Amino acid sequence: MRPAPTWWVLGAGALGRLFAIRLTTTLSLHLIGRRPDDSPLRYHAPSGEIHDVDVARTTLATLALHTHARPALVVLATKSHATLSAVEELAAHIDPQTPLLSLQNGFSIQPRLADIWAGPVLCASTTEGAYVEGNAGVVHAGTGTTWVGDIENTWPALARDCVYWLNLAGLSAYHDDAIVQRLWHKLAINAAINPLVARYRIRNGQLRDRPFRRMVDTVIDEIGPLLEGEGVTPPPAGWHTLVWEVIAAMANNRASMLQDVLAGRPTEREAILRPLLTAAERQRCAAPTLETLYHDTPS
Ligand code: KPL
Repeated sequence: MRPAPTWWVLGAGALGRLFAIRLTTTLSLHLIGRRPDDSPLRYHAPSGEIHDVDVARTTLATLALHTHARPALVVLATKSHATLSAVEELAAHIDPQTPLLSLQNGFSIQPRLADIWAGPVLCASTTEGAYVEGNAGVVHAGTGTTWVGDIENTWPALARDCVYWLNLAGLSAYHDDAIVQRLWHKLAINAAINPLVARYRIRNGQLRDRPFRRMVDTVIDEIGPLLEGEGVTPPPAGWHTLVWEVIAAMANNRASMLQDVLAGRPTEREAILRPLLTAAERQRCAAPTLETLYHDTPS
């Protein structure tokens, strides 16, 4: 087995907690959040079992006081809109060449990170479904797949190494040398699910009921041609199957945007819907459903 590296996970939301709980079993892991908290993380497994897991936790504000080993990689699990400022704060504490792994939704932060960060920036597209429960809990509502690569495909060996550690930690992960396509596919999934479940305050699986089913299909009908107009290859089984398969697999999940709305936090409206509206403007296409979703979703 390879010697276990030190990784940091930045952001103690649902995905940050989930990745930290899994990774702490196989490598030296620190979870960096905003609020100080030393209690174990409570993991609600998809099977219904509950485990308390000790995870080393630190805050961004107190990082300077700690003498942790510097990380070999930092997983960015912050919200898309909070990522650049968090990385700026983090930069003072790590080697500027440290690889970053971006878990963010949408497709706007990833190219910006690649522009500003001196080291490698890997991007992940994950369909793991999780929501936070209380101050230290996370419900793993549906197991998914995580794809890892980088925009220019410059770091395949690093991406494969990262995939090795994710798999060892029990997350199903693969290297993808066309990660940009995969990020656009994930954006289609998020745009079809997140604004609707946030607006109607429902779990993903309820989208299969009337009248939501039709609404989802209408959104997908608008997104597919727009993305293809941007040069994105459609998923092998088509846009509708891509989205409906995730809805079925993550039926019990409270999507991230619903969690944000319920908690009164800013949403990822810009990261998820703005790239599609920009594509519509560029292609001079009407996108009335996406426009309505954008206006109905709090920022
Ligand atoms: O990515 C997600 C999210 O909640 O943001 C999905 C895949 C829609 C799972 O709920």
